[in-house]
Amino acid sequence: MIIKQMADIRPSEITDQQIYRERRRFIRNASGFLVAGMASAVLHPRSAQAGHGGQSIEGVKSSSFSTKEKLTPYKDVTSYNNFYEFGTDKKSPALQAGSLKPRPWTVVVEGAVSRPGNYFLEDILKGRSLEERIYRMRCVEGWSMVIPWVGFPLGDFIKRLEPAANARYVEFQTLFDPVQMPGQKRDVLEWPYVEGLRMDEAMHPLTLLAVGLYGEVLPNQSGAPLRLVVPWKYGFKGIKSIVKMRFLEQQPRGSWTRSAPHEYGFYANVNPQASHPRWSQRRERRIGEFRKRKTLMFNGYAEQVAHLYQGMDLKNFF
Ligand SMILES: Nc1nc2c(c(=O)[nH]1)N[C@H]1C(S)=C(S)[C@@H](COP(=O)(O)O)O[C@H]1N2
Ligand SMILES: [Mo]
Repeated sequence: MIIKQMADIRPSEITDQQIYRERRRFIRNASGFLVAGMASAVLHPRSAQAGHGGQSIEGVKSSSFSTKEKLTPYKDVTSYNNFYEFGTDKKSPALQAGSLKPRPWTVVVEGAVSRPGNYFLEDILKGRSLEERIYRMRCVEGWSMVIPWVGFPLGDFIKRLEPAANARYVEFQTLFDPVQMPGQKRDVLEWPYVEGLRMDEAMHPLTLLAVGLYGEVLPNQSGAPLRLVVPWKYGFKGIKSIVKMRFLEQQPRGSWTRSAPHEYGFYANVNPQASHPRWSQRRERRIGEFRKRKTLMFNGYAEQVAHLYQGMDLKNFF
């Protein structure tokens, strides 16, 4: 059994993950000295390490929310992407996202908050400690990955904005700039890409704003410089390259819900019992594996999030 599993792992994967584990150990030791209060989003040019090429992030704390499952190799995480702003093919974001300029970057905050305004990425990150969260991710198309994100809870940022009592939802928008994002020259979706969360979902400690993966700054195809990660929901909720957050009383409509309301609902909770109209959601193919796995309710995060949906019919509110 164990031998068979080992044989399934390609040598390239072993190398990739061993390098990563080694380096994480170093960062964890080092982070013992980087006590709270120190600006942790210190970006360093990468030392020569094959395969990656981003900038490493120092002072990242590990998290008890992380799964211990085998990581999806960096190469797969960053070359099999959905990012329609760079084409609809899974391979094209990695090839085309070089035209995106993730620095300088500003996030506009509007709506029902005491502190609306333009927030520079540096200000959003200043004094914030970053965590590594290894999460299972599930795309509505049936594939899944295990990704070590680097980020911070979205709720920590929202608290700083002082939302008003009537802020019941948060809407997020991706950059609209067809020069940087050439896929926006075609109307495969309504641009800019829009997604939304209910306020309690946004404040949930599992919900992250990610700035990195595998200990490095996000590569463009993964949603640089700032993207949402909501591990109990289908991947399309995880909006990339965020430039705007609006706090609303009414439920916002995301790009996928607009394009096909019967296929993509607002909640998009991973639910193996609720089929997508054109396919079942009972199983998934973990990238790199051959045999399909059973998909778990809330992508395996039921214990943490099921209470948010008590009394709701999740086939109706899909
Ligand atoms: N702006 C934007 N965000 C997006 C998308 C997109 O096309 N544009 N695709 C979504 C979908 S369908 C998925 S599955 C995830 C994929 O994230 P990954 O490429 O980092 O795995 O990004 C989501 N966020
Ligand atoms: Mo997706």
